[in-house]
Amino acid sequence: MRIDIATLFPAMCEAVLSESIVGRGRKNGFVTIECHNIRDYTLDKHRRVDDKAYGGGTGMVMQPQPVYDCICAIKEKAGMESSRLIYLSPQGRTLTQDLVKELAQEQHLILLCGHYEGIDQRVLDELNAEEISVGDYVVTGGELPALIIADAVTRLQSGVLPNEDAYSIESHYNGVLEYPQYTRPEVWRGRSVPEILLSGHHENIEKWQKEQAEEVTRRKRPDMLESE
Ligand code: 4H6
Repeated sequence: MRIDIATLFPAMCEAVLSESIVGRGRKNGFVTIECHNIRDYTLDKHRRVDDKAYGGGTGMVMQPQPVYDCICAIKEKAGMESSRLIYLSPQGRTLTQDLVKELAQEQHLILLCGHYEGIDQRVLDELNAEEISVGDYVVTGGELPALIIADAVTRLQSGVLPNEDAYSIESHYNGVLEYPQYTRPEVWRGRSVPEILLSGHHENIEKWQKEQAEEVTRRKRPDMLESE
């Protein structure tokens, strides 16, 4: 899969996407991710990409031309038959793991990050951008939301997770939260690892983990059980 990010802060995105599991997934060629600076496409002699909002009000709006030219350049470079253009916005459809799974099936995602008060509506209409929100709160730019999508979608690509079956284990307990995890030491500050995990009895351990997952879900997120 290929993901392109159109942003005014490519270094911020690149820094996050070079670390950890996503960074390794890119290095190993399981996903291609490129960050593009919208400012590189401005025709303004002062490299400006924003201007005052028509109708007044405080704050600036990103101009359509640099955004349009950036997205067109991405599409040409990527050379994909179909691309899904996503505009990260507080007004979008809320991201869920079901939507993440759907996006993970696409061959090409373009994530468009707005700043200031957002992007001129005309370029969003012209490019038929799909609006997605990562939750009901506001941040200063679309970058952090875009990075959430890039991360969530990348870890579902085959080869990216260290244990390939983590995905299938996850879907095995679909619709419930994870059971608690423990590692060494066996006793820490007087707290012991649950006896059963040391027993080596895999069947009982799996049964216990399943019960714990259900218990945790009942206690923390009862709404997840009701909607089944
Ligand atoms: C587009 C339009 C996404 C992008 C407006 C983006 C939260 C989410 C932004 C804005 C975002 C989300 C700029 C409006 C700052 C508020 C960038 N915030 N905003 N929930 N902010 O996915 O002012």
